[in-house]
Amino acid sequence: MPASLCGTWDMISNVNLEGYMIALGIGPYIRKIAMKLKLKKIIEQQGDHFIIKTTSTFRNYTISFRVGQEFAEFTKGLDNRHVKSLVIWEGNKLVCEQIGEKKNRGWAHWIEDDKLHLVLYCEGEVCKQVFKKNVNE
Ligand code: 1AG
Repeated sequence: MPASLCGTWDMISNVNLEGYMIALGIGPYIRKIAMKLKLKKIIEQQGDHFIIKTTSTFRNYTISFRVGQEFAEFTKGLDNRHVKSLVIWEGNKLVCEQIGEKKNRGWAHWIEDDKLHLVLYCEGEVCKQVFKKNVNE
């Protein structure tokens, strides 16, 4: 069993969000706002069912899915695209493929050194985010 992703996590680093957003076609005004945000992740798991919330002072984004079951995802408030998403375990990594207009798009979450790691990728751009556990929430 991989280490649990559950809990409330605060972003401590964010590398190449800009490149990822450009790949998604996000305009300069929203990019500038997004770059300043300190994101929070709230992850809940019951068996194969996950709810992952990303929150900020600007916008929030939530996905809910079962591991191994494709679902329709609408990236509301992000790039507002419809994708077909599938999340699976690859070793200790929770890996999502997002099939749609943008090629080679997805993300992966894992725990390393008690931190929550996330890579977000799209068309060759990779954003790397690290979160530390918030023990007060
Ligand atoms: C995410 O998905 C995406 C959440 O983590 C946001 C992360 C970076 C921004 C992504 C795309 C930029 C598009 C538009 C910018 C507008 C708002 C930016 C801030 C929004 C915060 C919610 C993976 C996740 C699993 O579902 O952890």
